[in-house]
Amino acid sequence: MDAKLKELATLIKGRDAKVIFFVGAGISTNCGIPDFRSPKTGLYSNLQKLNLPFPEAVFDINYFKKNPKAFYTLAEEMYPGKYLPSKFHYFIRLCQEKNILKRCYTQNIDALERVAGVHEDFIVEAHGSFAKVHCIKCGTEMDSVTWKKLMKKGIPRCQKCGSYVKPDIVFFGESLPAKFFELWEKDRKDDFTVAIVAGTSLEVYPFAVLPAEISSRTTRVLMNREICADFEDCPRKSDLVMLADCDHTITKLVDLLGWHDDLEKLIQEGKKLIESPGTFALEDTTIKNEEKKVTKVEKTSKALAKKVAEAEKVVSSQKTDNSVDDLIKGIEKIEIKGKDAKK
Ligand code: CNA
Repeated sequence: MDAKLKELATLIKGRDAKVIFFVGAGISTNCGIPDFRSPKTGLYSNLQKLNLPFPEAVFDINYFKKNPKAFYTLAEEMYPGKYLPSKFHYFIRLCQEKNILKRCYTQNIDALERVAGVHEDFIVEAHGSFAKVHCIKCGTEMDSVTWKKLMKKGIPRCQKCGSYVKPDIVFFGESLPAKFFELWEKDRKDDFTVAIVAGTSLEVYPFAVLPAEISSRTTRVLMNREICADFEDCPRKSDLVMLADCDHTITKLVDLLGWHDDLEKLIQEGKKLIESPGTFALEDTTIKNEEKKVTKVEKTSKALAKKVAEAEKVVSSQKTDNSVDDLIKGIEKIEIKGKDAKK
């Protein structure tokens, strides 16, 4: 593994390096969120209490239409705001700071890439997120503050037609967001220095085929506890397979890159920001498209510290309780302000 890590470090340190990520639930297990398929700890082996006919039913749209309780039991557990990003999430952010991040395709719905400060332009949430909630029948949107309030009293229903509502998480039987198809159409034709595939069993389609479709001029890297999919079935000579805990792998990699202190700084600053008071709702992070385009994220820790202070100001001028959602909006507001200032 050490030789492979050295090879990877050399690639990343090379001129004009471009890194793309394909990640799944395994990058969030160290945050305390169980993945699907890990034996014993995975959600699928702990769903008996929900009385499901089959484990995937919890995210199956047809099952949800008849019995939404199983999903809502999980939703309360997984709603963003309860968990802090892992080292791996911050490594993605560090790639952004180093200007080598080109895209991060994630299957996760925990929004921890955003919480770690990765900008929305780089993230493709292939399986959706909790950011918006819609009625499954009439399509009326419900704001997530109302949704969260209703969830405390039982299964939330559409205030217009009375049907069930659900967040825009992609269930089995639903199509992926347009952003996924639009950006993949572009990215699949591009050459990257490395494609890092991490924390995923690559069993859910169409996401599972992305590493197989990546250009042959891109070096593929697998950071996972087990070998999977194309890395096993159709390995490429240039593949770098690193079977271990992905946070351990990242720790070694940043040491080789000489980025240890940069990563620690991001983690500590992130923690401070997350622990600062204030709140906003997750839906507030979905701002107008033009506004979203913004954002060159500051490259130095000095700039980041300034940003933290500004975020605290934005947050404390807002609402009440303590949540990671606040943080996300705090950062985005600042970025918008920055853009406006440049006009
Ligand atoms: P999965 O099928 O559960 O696979 C997870 C993979 O990660 C397995 O191969 C594990 O061996 C591996 N793994 C677990 N922990 C680590 C670790 N610390 N280091 C390295 N490898 C590790 O999950 P996938 O993401 O492949 O499946 C896609 C589903 C999972 C998507 O639809 C998600 O929405 C869904 N999901 C998301 C979350 C989340 O948002 N955090 C949690 C659970 C499930």
